[in-house]
Amino acid sequence: NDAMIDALYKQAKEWVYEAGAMIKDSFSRKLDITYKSHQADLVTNMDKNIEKFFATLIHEHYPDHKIIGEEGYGDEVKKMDGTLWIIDPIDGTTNFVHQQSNFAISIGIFVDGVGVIAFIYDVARDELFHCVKGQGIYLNDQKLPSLRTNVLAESVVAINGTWLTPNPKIDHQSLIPIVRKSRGTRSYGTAALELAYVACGRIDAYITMRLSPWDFAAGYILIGEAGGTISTVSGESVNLLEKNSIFASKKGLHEEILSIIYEGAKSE
Ligand code: LIP
Repeated sequence: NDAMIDALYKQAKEWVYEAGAMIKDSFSRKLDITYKSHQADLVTNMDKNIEKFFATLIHEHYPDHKIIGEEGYGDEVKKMDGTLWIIDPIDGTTNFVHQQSNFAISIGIFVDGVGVIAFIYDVARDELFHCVKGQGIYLNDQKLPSLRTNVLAESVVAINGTWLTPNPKIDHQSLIPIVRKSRGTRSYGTAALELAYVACGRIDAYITMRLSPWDFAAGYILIGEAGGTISTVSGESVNLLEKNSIFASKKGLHEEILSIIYEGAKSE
């Protein structure tokens, strides 16, 4: 119910700011950096510390809630029932390591599969994008307007640097006309912030070939609340428990871009 969601939102927000302070504090200390699956897949002591911080608090305060986390402090989750937190303690770890900016804490909270609360916190810029389902989206204390549509020719599209990664469901050649027809492309290296930027209208669309649930969960909720559309790159609905390609944008633009992708795929 609403009072429960409100209380959960307030509590989670406090923890997000606390985690942000821990990350800011780490800027002056040496990071402990290791590789996960390969050289480009970095993890730091802070990714682990922050996820552990959330997991410990959540398990203590809400023993019946479940967690999916990037760094292994979560639970085995196979279904979306009950209250589920999907957490990326630091989305954009490579940026965190290289720039100490352009990374974010990303948390999406779902109740029985419905996204109810989202936080994407750009710690370095002190920008918290957040929402409670049905109440609109906020940047810090400022309520943001719902998204209006835009045409591709006047749109800035974020395309993830790994857009050439093979994906059996989509031919990357079909993305080339989107690059050509848009006003410009960007790649920020953090899915969470790219989705937050679509939700707040700083960019018009975001396309990426392969993300994990923790990369897109909070953004998925924010985009929906902002009145945008989020799907896979081939236009299917996003499975919140699986890796997906992700395409988020303003409403009319979503159809325009999808039709270009379909045209490209047909002419192959
Ligand atoms: C990263 C994303 C990045 C994407 C990578 C990765 P991490 O998240 O935000 O934009 O290209 O595949 O998932 O690993 O830094 O949390």
